[in-house]
Amino acid sequence: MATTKRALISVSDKTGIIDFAKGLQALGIEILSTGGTAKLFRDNDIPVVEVSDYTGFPEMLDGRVKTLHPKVHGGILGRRDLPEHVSAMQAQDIPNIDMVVVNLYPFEATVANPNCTLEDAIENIDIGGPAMVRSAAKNWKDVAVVTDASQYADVLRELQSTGGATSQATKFALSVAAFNRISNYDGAISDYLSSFNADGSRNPYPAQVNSRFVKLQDLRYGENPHQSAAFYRDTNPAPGSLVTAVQLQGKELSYNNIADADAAWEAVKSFDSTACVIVKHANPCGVALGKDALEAYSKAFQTDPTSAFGGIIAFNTTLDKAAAEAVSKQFVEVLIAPDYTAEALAIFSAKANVRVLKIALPEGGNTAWEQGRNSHDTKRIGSGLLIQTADNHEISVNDLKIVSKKQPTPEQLQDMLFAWRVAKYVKSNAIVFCGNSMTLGVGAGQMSRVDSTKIAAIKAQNAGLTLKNSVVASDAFFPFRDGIDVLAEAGAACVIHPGGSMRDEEVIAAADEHGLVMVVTGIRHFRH
Ligand code: 93A
Repeated sequence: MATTKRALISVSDKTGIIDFAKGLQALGIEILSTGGTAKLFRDNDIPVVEVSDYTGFPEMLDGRVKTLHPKVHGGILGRRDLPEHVSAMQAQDIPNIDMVVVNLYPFEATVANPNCTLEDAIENIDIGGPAMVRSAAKNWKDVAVVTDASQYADVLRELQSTGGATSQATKFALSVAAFNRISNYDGAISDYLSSFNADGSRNPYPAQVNSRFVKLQDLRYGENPHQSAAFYRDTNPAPGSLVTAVQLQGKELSYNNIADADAAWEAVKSFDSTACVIVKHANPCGVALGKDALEAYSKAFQTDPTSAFGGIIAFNTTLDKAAAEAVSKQFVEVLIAPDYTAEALAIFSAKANVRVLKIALPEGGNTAWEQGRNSHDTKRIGSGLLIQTADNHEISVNDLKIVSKKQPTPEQLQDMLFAWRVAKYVKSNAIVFCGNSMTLGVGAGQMSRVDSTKIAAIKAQNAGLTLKNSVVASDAFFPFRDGIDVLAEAGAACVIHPGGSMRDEEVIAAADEHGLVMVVTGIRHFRH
């Protein structure tokens, strides 16, 4: 392994760079640096050669041209194993540069500031830095490229243990990381600039979408055992999203666990008061509010104990001993909560297979991201991608329009809002019977709304729950009166739905005929 003789260091983020440079210096490595970095080294008594002295060419154009010089790029790019390259470099007096330590102008942080102007953004597009990173990453067999402060410790340790060399494996890994960094950087520039129209207005759907995700873990298999899979997160995940979870115990998460855990967590964290959501195959099979975690769980479990078997259970409150004891009596795949008491964790430690996830609830803010939600949803289709703003619509009592002759009680209004919120997280066609802030029967994913209604009623019956005086939410309008007839027969007293069907009059008349309260939202919550 060749030893490192010369390193070029040019960093905007100067975190940890002094210690790293001192480490290089101790190994006898010569350091070349650009203006600001060189000054920092001189101030800390670290010997350094300014790139402008090295090339004999001054930094110019407000620093836009600092390192874009053949003596820099030749020194990085020249192949040490090709005699033609070696002699050409000697002829032009270009020494080898064996290590490049560069992090880039902070473009992402600059545009994350809401007051950023287009000019600020443009000035923070780094040209010379990525050029050196690319040169070094391309010539990885001979040049080590360090692009992030998190890499300093490992690189220095290896240099120290080998007397100044880096292995091929390390240099290859550094090269891949460098190209990933450049790709993210260019992607951020492309995303930002293409989010503007020519007149300066914003364009939420740019001509191209760059997806940038980092791997969290490989998965044993995908949705089915013959499919392979891995789990990725956004480069900048929203606080309180599933990808920020810490797994406290249990078997490795599976692909389906993750998909269902996301469904459960997204639903439960949308409630302001103590709630429990039990999910099976991406649909809630029990949702309830309670005075504490135990009550919320007990009510949610009652909705459909058969389906809850092997379910994913999420809470939006600390899981305490009483709730943990109750939950531990059922077969649970994944448990999610913002926190656990020590006693609750002790109960699950005896059940080694249960996957226990801890996710901090988002602290809130003005943007969807700060509130822990995606601003957009994506859906992969054959060779394409559908993108839409996420269904972040919130409703309050004042938005409801009572269209029936019969008026709701305040309790019925609250239950209808609860049912409406649950329906948003149920696959269409969604029919959700509720009462006393708990689900009584959930009909999900049917092609016909009448079938969803029938299924929801059957499930309530199977669970021994009565639908008498229940409220029911439907994610979309009733196209005909038949759905109303079915739910009235099942015992419902109130219906909440978007309204807006061609036959609304017929549907409202059916509600009046059955003596039902009917409330419309004007908003639809399809979920496919
Ligand atoms: O303005 S640049 O695109 N032109 C260059 O030639 C150049 N060379 C290095 N930016 C350039 N850099 C960047 O300067 C590096 O990527 C690094 O982020 C920064 C370090 O500048 P200083 O050492 O003066 O603080």
